[in-house]
Amino acid sequence: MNILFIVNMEDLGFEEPLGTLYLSAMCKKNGHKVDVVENDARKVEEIICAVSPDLLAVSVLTPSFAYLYQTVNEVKKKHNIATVFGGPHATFFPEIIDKPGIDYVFRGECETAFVGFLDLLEAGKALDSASNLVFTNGKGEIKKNPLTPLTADLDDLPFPDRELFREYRQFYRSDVRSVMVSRGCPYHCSYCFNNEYKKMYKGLGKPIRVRGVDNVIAECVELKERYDARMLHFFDDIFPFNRRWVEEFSEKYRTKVGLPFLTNTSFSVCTEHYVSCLSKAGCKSLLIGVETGNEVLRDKVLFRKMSNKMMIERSKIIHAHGIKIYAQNLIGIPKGSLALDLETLELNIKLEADYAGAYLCQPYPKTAIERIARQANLIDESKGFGRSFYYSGNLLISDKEKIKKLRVLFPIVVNFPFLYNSINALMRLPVFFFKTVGTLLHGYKIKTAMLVYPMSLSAFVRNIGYYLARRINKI
Ligand code: B12
Repeated sequence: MNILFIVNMEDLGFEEPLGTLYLSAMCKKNGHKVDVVENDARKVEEIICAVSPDLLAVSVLTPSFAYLYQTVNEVKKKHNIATVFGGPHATFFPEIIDKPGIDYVFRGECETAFVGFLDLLEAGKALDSASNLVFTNGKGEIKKNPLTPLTADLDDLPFPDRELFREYRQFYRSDVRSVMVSRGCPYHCSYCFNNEYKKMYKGLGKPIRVRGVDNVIAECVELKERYDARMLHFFDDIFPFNRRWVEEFSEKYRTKVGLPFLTNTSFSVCTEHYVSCLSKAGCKSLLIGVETGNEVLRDKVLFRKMSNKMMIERSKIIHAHGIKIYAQNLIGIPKGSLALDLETLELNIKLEADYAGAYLCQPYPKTAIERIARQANLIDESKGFGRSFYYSGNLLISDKEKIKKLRVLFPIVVNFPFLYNSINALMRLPVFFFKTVGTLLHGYKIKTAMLVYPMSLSAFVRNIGYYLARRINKI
């Protein structure tokens, strides 16, 4: 079959959408043709005329659903092409099948399920055996087919199809490439989709799976040699922390790949052994969720069990190994307050975070934090939710305007802690005052605390451009 993926590139910067690339690789391996286009009705029209797809495929997150659906619905009115939606939003809201213009919805991990469906569709067979599929059958009934078990051995999957974006310099010529080493997360943070995901897949395989080191190394070598990658971003929820796995990875990555990398992790796993293995391998920066400085709020609302003391100790270990800390924080949390958000700021100063981003909490539907906010009557039903890290569209919190200002000031004050004593005065100034400083600081820190590799001036300008042009990064 001939599949056309529509991707919301304006949200992605230089970070390739790996879900789409994994599906593309599986489709091609099974003899299907795949094209891609950005989320722009005119461009979609043009490519439909050029490649005549049988199927329009879309990967949706909750905040991007509305924008992608709008395009698909518009296109669908003119062209009789079947449409299929998958990704986290489709997984948790399969009821989108009711919307005009959406023919098929997929839940969960779909490499095998999607190609099974394509084969049935191509052969004109009934879709009752298509796993993970939600669809309306010939009698007008909505059918929710069972899920296929999670892929037990991730090494069985082909590498993501990096060729899909050959025409898109934004991804294809990027010095920094994304890789997923594992799937799943051991924690239960209230704002994350993992809890619901784990419930959905109960009894259908291990939720946490880690690729074999050799398989990961082979993908990294390909990115270095074939795609000229200069730095890698391991985009796992938590970079694997099994002792033997990390040791083997550290040794093989250093000798066979040798590229600097950054990754996502948690203070909970940052022992001396783990951090030293990462450092020896070439880790330059860790993206770590600090989220809040208040231990009660952290435990009771965010469901994160760790102490400030432990975080401060671990940050010392990380810095001692020459790794930068790119801290991520949530402010404007349900049941929180401006005073508690200032505690978060203080904690980031104590951690000596090299960069500390603060994002307004936006509880997504079907997460535990959304239930907490709803029970406390903190959701404004008349409003939708924000698209980006920087807006919380429908959350009712006190001092919201001040907290919005604090978000802009936050990284500046963490970098220049002497400003902390004047924070209340600073929050009274108009926000445009800090926006330029904040943007410049962010650009500088992306270069020095995140993408820490020998970057050419042109790549620097390009990376900053992509990063800041990303709609979800607009401040
Ligand atoms: C990398 C990443 C990003 C990257 C790239 C995002 C992207 N679109 O690929 C960046 C940094 C840009 C990003 C931004 C955001 N992200 Co993000 N991100 C991730 C992360 C860590 C990994 C995604 C990934 O590559 N997974 C691996 C691939 C293999 O899995 P996958 O994408 O889910 O795809 C599989 C299935 O979903 C399915 N599938 C996917 N698409 C399709 C399409 C079809 C047609 C079919 C049949 C199947 C299918 O099959 C795929 C293969 O098995 C996930 C967490 C996670 N573990 O998944 C969060 C996650 C996806 N992000 C999330 C969020 C909330 C955001 C932001 C809103 C954050 C913010 N507040 O601004 C923004 C929104 C961006 C946007 N509007 O698109 C949430 C989404 C929750 C939700 N209900 O939608 C997640 C799940 C994290 C979480 N804590 O809950 N993110």
